[in-house]
Parts: sequence; structure tokens; C-alpha cells
Amino acid sequence: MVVVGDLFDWLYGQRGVVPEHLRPVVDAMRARRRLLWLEGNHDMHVARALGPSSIECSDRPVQLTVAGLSLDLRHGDLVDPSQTGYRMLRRFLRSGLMRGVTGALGPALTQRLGERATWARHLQDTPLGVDGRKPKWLEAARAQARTLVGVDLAVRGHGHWLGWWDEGLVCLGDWLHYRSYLEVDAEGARLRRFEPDGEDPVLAWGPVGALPW
Ligand SMILES: [Mn+2]
Repeated sequence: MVVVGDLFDWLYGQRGVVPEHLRPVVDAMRARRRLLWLEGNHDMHVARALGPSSIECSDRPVQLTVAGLSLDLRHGDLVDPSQTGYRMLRRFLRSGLMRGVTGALGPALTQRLGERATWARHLQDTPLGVDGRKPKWLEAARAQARTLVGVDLAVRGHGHWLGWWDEGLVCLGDWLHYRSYLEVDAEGARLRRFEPDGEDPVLAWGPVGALPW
């Protein structure tokens, strides 16, 4: 299992601390035989939070071959090189200064403030019920996917553009409407929707563009 980031609204990892309300999800992940967690822009320093763990973490793009398919896995917040302001914010959040500040605040306050700031920003960017998908992000993600050599599928999160494009771009993570995931096995790849009861329906077997929001 691979998580392509932003599993939580906010997780800034401090040594050995997983906030209590996030623990059931993390425990379920630990119970998997093998799990790779790619950090997003809402989950940072995940390895530090988890401590020694069966969960592998990465803050870099990862390439994996699964059942003969070559996958390029990234969260996707860096697909657009023109977003210089965002890149500065990202660097700050991962800086030593931020580490010092969060260390002084302690885990509980860091969590509370982070969640509050994230939620406020979310409401500002995309008021509830508003389609927050940015066409510019999708264009950048498709352009980046086109530059990748020897990659069958470029799997991204971040943009909330659930869908599959001709370049091999697969975007996961809508606003929990589809509860979607990509399944890869010897027969190929398909997008599915998680159903708690019964079989998970297939959403796409190949490029279909964006699924309805
Ligand atoms: Mn993101």
C-alpha cells in the first residue's frame, strides 16, 4: 500500500508523537505488511513522528515497479515550477526555524494551531461545496508526466482531480466523495472506489480524463 500524502489535514512530526485522534489510522497502517507513506504538504516529518516502524516514509518522489508496471509516485504539490511563493512557504515549514518554533510550542499546541490554520486556509481557498480544483495544476501535472521517461503511470495526489489521463497521469484523492484508490496487479491497473460493504466498484480501467467532481 502506498499513501501519496495529505492523509491528514495536518501532521507536523515531532519525535515519537502521533496525536491521539490520528492514532487509529496510523495503527491500521502499521498493521499492514508493507506500507509506503509519501509526505504531502499537510503531513511533514512523518518518519520522526512514527519512530521505528514497519511504515516506510519518504519526502521525495519514489519510483516503484509493481507487477511489471513502472510507477512514478509523488504527492504533486511541486508539479508547477511557477509557484515560487508556495515553494517558499514549503521550505519554511520544513526549516530549522519551524522546527525550533514547534519544539517550543510542544506537540499538542503545534497540532492544534496547525489544524486550525489549515482549516482556515481551506475555507478561504475553497469554501465548502465549491469545486476547488485548479486547471493550472492539472496542466502542470500533465506536462510533468509527459517529461517522464520509462514510466507507465505517474500517480499524484494533491490536486483533488480524481482521474486518469493519456500521459499516464493518475490523480487520486478527491474530496472523499469517491474514496478512491488505484489498484495495480498482474492484470494491470484500475481506479476503484472503496465500499465498506461489498466489492469496490471500478471507476476507470484507463484514461478517462477527470471524473465528475
Ligand atoms: Mn497536498
